[in-house]
Amino acid sequence: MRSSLFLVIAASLIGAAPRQAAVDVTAEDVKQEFLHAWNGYKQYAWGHDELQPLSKTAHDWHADTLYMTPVDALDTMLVMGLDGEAAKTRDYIAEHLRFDKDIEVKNFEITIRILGGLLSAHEMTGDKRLLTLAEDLGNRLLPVFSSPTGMPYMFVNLKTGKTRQAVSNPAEIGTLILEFGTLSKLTGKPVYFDKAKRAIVELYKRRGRTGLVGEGINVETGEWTNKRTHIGGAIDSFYEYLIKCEKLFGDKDCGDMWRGSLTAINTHLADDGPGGLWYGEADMDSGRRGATTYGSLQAFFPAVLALGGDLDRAKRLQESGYKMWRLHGIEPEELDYKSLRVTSPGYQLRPEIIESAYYLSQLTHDPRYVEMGRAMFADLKKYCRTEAGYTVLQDVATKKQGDRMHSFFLAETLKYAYLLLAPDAIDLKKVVFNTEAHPLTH
Ligand code: DMJ
Repeated sequence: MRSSLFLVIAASLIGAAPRQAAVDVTAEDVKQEFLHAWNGYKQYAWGHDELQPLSKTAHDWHADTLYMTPVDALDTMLVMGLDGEAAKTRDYIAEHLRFDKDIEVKNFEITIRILGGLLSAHEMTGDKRLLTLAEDLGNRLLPVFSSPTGMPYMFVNLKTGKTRQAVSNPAEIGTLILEFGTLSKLTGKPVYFDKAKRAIVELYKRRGRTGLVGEGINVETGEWTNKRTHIGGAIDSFYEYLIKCEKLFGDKDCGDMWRGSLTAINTHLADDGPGGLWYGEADMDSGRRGATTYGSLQAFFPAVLALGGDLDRAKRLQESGYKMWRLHGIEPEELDYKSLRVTSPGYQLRPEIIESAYYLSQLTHDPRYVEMGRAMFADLKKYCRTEAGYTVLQDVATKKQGDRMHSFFLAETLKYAYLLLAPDAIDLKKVVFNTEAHPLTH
């Protein structure tokens, strides 16, 4: 066994993440790396959705581009004070982005990235053109809510309004209200907020006997198709939006649903032992425990716990997540937290653990989280940087690189890394970040 791995496993027995030697990374360093990634996108993928940094080619999600990377990255430029670059990007988006396209999009992804990005950049700059685009997009997405239950279909054609895919999940159903609600606030039209709120309420009404939601539900019949419950992908941001909906709109129903869910999560999913605090899986009705897996997506939960005031659990869970990161010097998509065996070996440039470090730093002022952020950023640079940008890893053990720079790397990962080191660039009391790290104003 390699000695670093031995140290991590030994530390896990006493529930602590091993300390790393202090690394010196500044906010300016993060900004320079943002520019490296952005310039790679501009050179090899300009006008397309995403850069494939190894092959130095472009990738579009659909038959036509929606400028995913520029829209997602725009408010990060504004936060970093890259004003000239932001102004050029904003003009380009305003002049070129159009939604009158015969393409079928995933409502959730387009809402959190494009609608969220347009709304936050509008709020930060006052540029009306971005709000006009957001309203057009919001109207084209609205048909998703036409199911018998009011919970949204997964896909919609932006031109025809035709919807598809009734079997959906809580994350895709319940991660819309910050963006649709902000659109209502800015346009004075309640329809967007009302539809997104009804979807959440209809979903919550169908929670299991544990008080938790499952992983798959049919939005036409309201029947569950998968009763596995956890805080990972397909469910995660449903919980995030309950608490943030109360913070952004003062909505008491959302707050009550959040508090009810949190009690159930801590009762049925928390796994608190000598190896630290983790959150695993269970059956949403019987509460019978299932897999003991945790991963890079679950790592958003310390942020949400901290936002809800539970700093004790937030800190302990973040230590577990950081232990997961240190196991191979960068975090895997998923591991079995009992054995520390990696069960899904990729790293998708995900932001969640750095996001949690940011919230904990803001809310505790403990230098531990800046130290953690610096070390994680240095690891990212070491393993994921390429000549043309940053890329995913296929395997965190071998560090073999894949060929994709997700737009959320510029929207979220680098934004949270920057804000951790430049904490005054945004006043957390005045904004709520959507799940793609687009700040929305109270
Ligand atoms: C992002 O698109 C969002 O953070 C979403 O909530 C989860 N997946 C990615 C980042 O991992």
